[in-house]
Amino acid sequence: MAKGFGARLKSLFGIKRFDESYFEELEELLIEGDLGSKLTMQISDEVRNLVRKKKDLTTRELQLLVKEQLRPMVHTFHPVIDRNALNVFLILGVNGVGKTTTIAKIARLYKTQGYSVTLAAADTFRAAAIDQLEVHANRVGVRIVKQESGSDPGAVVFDAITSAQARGDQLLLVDTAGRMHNKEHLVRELAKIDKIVQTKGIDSVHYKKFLVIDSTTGQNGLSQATIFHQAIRLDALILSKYDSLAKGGALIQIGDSLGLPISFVGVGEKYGDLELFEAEPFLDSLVGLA
Ligand SMILES: Nc1nc2c(ncn2[C@@H]2O[C@H](COP(=O)(O)OP(=O)(O)OP(=O)(O)O)[C@@H](O)[C@H]2O)c(=O)[nH]1
Ligand SMILES: [Mg+2]
Repeated sequence: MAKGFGARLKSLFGIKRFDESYFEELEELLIEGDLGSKLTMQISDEVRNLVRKKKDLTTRELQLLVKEQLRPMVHTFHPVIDRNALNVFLILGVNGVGKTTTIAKIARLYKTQGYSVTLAAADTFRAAAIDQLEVHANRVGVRIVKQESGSDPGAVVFDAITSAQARGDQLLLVDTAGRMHNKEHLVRELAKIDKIVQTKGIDSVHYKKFLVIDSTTGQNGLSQATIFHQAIRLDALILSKYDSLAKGGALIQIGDSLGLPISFVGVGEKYGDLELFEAEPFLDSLVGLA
């Protein structure tokens, strides 16, 4: 929603006719922006209060007001890699959100910074998934640990950690399946992978679980994220496809409801199209200030 929502908010704030229909329109816009009913009413009430006190509010003042309401809900996590140990990033998410592409981008980012990176092809559920990851590994120039399609993802992770530790690698990025026969199966498989990472002695400082969320996902993003969070205790979110018509509001809600910070933002299909998440520019673009 970034541009569309922000632009609409800005143009609504340009109208200085603070009657009932104005607030109805504001609430409708906030709901459409996936901010949820609670936050929508909170923002609408704040605007009402402000309008009562100050009749000649500028558009910018109104945008800043919405931004201030949203700021406490947005948190940032920039992962730090310990050069002297193996760090494991588990990349999770429903099918098609951009997990594999994001792994390639993260691999390139850290490889460029001089870290030795290995990929683990633990999406063994979908036949083409391993080949896809391998194509990326070759292009980016990092090692891949894989087994046959259909093999146990836990075994792939076990092997990958063993070999990465033996080689003295610093970062292992684990690609996982987004779809399984059913939800219970998915949850069980993820819990198994999680247990194997811990059994291999990777502590919570060196082990981070990221959920990739497609920025164009609306309200059902929250239920997706809740399932993964309950199954495996996530550490942070990664927003993919933020270059598309993004639904920033839903992401704010997901992060806030689950208490999860945001780490990276994917802004395109190329390997370089990954940014560290920053709250200020994100909020500015959301409310149309940038
Ligand atoms: N525009 C844009 N497209 C992206 C971005 N990230 C991923 N994609 C595209 O989204 C599609 C799916 O990406 P994948 O990385 O294969 O997604 P996945 O989650 O691994 O999918 P499965 O393995 O099927 O579960 C591909 O066409 C990617 O190029 C992004 O930040 N911006
Ligand atoms: Mg994939």
